[in-house]
Amino acid sequence: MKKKNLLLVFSIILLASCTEKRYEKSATFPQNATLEEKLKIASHIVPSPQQLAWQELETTVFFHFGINTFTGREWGDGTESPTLFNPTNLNTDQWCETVKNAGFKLVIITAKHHDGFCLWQTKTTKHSVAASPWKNGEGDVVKELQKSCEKYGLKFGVYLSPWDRNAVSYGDSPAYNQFFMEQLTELLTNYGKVDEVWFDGACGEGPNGKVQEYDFPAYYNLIKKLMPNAVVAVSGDDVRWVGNEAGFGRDTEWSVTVLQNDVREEAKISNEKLGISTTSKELGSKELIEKAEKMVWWPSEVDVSIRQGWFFHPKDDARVKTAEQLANIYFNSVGKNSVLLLNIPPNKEGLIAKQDSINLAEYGQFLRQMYAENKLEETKTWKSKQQCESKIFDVKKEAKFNVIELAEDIRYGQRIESFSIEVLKNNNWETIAKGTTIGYKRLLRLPILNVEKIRINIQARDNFRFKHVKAYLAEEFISKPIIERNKDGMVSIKANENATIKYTTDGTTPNQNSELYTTPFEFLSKGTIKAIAIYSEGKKQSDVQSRDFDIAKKEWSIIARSDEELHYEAEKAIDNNENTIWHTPWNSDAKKHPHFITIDCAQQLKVKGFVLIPRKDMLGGIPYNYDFYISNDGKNWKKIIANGEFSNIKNNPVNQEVLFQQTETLRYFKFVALNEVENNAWCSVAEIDLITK
Ligand code: FUL
Repeated sequence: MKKKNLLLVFSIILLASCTEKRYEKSATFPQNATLEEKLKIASHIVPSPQQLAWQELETTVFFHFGINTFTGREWGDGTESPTLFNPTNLNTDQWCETVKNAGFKLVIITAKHHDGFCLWQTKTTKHSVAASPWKNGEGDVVKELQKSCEKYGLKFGVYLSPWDRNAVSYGDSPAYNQFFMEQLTELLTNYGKVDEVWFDGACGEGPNGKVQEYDFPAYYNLIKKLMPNAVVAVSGDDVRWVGNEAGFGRDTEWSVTVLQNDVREEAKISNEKLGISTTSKELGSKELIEKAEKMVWWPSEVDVSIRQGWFFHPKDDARVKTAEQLANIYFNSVGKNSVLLLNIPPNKEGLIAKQDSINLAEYGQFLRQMYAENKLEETKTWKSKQQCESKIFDVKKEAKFNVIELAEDIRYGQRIESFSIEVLKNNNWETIAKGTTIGYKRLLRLPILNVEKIRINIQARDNFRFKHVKAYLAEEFISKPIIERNKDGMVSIKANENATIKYTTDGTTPNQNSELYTTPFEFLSKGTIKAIAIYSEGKKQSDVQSRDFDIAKKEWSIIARSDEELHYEAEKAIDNNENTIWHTPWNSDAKKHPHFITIDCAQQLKVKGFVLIPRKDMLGGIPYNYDFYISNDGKNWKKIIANGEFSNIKNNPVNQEVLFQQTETLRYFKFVALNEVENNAWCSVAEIDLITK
């Protein structure tokens, strides 16, 4: 071939590779497209620049703060007096410094939660900081936080709850939409640059019992106009809710999904047709693509709280997630192609509490240490021309590692369907990990490896590009022991095989000289058991594990029940085993609410409240509203809670602690479920406990 012709062919090839078709955010399939054609298109759907910038943040923070911080609730009902809001020592610099040091890049404030109380100086309602005693009604939490973000180099976002249990116009749809957009306008004009707007999916009744029809497309247009670079999350087109509030993403997590943001009618119809929702197991499989007409770039965000609930409650102080738990969450979110949105609720003083800060600092240190050195020799980026390819990477001399990071260059889309990793050991390739999607980042935790080479094998939907492949050595946490008690009051303590366990039963801190644990022991009273695990003949020691127990349920019995399904007897609600549940029949002609269980405690008790433990798998029967009765003879009953509400139990099925107005004496109690979170006719309870005095 002549030189000139050669040049021409060359430039055509170059041009072809540069002009590879890309569909920003979404693509509609041509009619009659084959699966192959659809997969090709799916491979070329790419994030918007805003979505890409957001994904690169990796870890972000939620600050749930507001009237609930002062009432101890998770969902306020909008009737709270604004005078309750009075942080004594609010310091948003302390919030920002804490999270900055732990590696977070953006923070989101609950400018208004479902109770309607506004944390900023708003003209739209009197239900705000302006009516509070804090700073004589002149304070502005949103402003203070935004200034601190600027100071600490953090991006800034706002959570504005569409559901408003205080606004009088709520349910009068056009009027409320107008009101809501005025609130949005204030937040997006008076508070500098806003990078994320978070719209909660929760939609309930307003003060007049009416449900609102939100005009999301109008909200989006307003955001586009006022803050074009912000991403809109959850009830928004840019960021998708992962489907749980427990801190884990999917093993197979496609950022390019057939699921669409269903605030629009056509998206709702499409999702229904495909039989999928935000909580479905998979959202980008071939089976789904085959049936789909459209696909979108809608990446996942994992939102989870460092505490039990979303707001700060002192009762949860002993259950702040540890650095080890936070690290697990990191691997299960960022390490599974999601952005982490970790909630760190400030306390009544207006500060991040000490334990939360300590755990965050330790978690931040863990990640810094891990990322400090890539244990693989640097290589050129891996750009494959095929769908199926393998590549060998050299490990640095003598280097050990226990984490592998795979990262696709998502500027070109997400294409990898499956991978496997092998290591070279005694001249043999041995498979050590397998998985499905990669996307922006996939982290694999492994036992410590000391090998010379690793080989990555890829199967993709099209040719594919890596951003990088790296390996790290993460420090190992010294796990705390696990303490459990069964219905008969027998306590067992478990730790890793080679650990020695020492414990106390009087609330004191255990040390190497404390009682040695060998076999389960009886502990029937209310009290605290603490334990440590000791390794390497006393050279290494875990942090203290602490468990508060109330009186054992050994003598308790169920004396009445509304109904029960075979294998899901009411007794399962008092067997001290959260893995077994009471469930009423769930067929179409099942007996309807109210459902109840009546319990005889076999002795008179002084009781401050109760704990309802819902099933943790988020499946059927979880109660929402309830009544609670007590009795001393099993005949005369006193209703001490009427129409109580387990706020947010549907998305976050954590233990629900309910305190009575005053301490009560009882021998019998009756829990009555009035409805279910999804309005099904059935009821389930994993466990019910009393809080005795
Ligand atoms: C949920 C809300 O109902 C919770 O209270 C919390 O704000 C969480 C982040 O979203 O839908």
